[in-house]
Amino acid sequence: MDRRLSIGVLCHPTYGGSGVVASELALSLAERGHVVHLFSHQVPPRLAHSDGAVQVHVSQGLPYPLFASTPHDLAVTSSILRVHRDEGLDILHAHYALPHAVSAILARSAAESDPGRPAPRVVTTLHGTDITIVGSDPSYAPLTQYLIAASDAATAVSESLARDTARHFCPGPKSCPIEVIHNFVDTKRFAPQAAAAKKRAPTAVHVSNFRPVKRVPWLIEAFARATEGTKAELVLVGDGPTRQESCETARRLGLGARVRFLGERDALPELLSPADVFLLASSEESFGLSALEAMSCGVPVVATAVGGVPEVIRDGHTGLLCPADDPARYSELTRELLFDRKRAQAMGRAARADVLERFARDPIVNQYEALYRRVLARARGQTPLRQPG
Ligand code: GMT
Repeated sequence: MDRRLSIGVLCHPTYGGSGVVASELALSLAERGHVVHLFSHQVPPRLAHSDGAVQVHVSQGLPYPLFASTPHDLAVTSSILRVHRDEGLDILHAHYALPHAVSAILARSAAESDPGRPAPRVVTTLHGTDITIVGSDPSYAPLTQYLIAASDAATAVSESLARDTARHFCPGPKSCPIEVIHNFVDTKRFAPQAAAAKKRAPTAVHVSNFRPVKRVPWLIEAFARATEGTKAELVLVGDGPTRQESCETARRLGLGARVRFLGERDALPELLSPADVFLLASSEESFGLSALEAMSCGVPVVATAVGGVPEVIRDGHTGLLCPADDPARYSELTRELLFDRKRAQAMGRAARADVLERFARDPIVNQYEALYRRVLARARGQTPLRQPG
């Protein structure tokens, strides 16, 4: 039998996708009997109601007038070293390259100076803007390139993101050793709700962190065009930098009570299930976890065909895709699906089936576990790490 591992997971404690994936992975690994420590500067929302199986280490650092901002990533590194010294860590899994791969690689390097224990190995999972926006900005690009190369293994959440990473950071004929491991969803929790009879007014839902890339004001305008003169409703879940602008857009378009802003919520399956359609209108999206969660609840998606979205949504089968620069087409597709309940329900069933087949939790957690074991075997000189093909 494979020995149980001691795994440190590092993530942003946000409602956003990378924090969700890291938290769900931590919970699944703990359920399998591994010892799991999660390092962050707050308790991630997906762990707030979990039992104690995942030990959470909240490290905020010491605020000091000399620092421009409190370096919580250094406090996270210290916290990792403390746990490693006390009980040993096999793997550090950094979610979102910055700053977590920095903390993990620094901790690995510090641990290497202790001959008493083998240092933990580092796996870095790239989630999206850590490559496409933040990591490729000149202020961080050389560091991000180093972090990918210095990790014992790096993964990306979609083929599209792996290609973007290679383009930004692995120029020339040498291939980038990045393994694609798609995101997953807990299909038991995110399931069609028996009690969720479809509401009378056609309802669209959107869940995001309201960052500019999500284009929520654009989405509201498209919804307004698609539903003019109807009673159709739009439910917006989440919060972030464009929320105010989004509220103003809805007001300017006179949408009144047809648009509801719910803020950040934990009861996502209950909010997703009654909807007829999930809307995603991002200008870039490495994967689209919120769309996957909607599909798992049996809700089809109308989305812009950017980044990894076409890997998640099968156009015409589990949702409808359109170019990101075609707002008229986006409205047309929204109208088609929102007002054809039979078609939306058939697509919703296909979406649920496709999620069960391709994005269920256990087979994808198996891929991470197998990667950890390959990385450890290579570190002990037992077998070479198989390069992804
Ligand atoms: O990149 C971000 O905006 C943040 C990041 C997050 O932490 O929420 O989102 C990315 O990671 C998610 C989980 O892997 C993906 O589902 C999202 O598509 C991706 N966001 C973007 O690429 C814009």
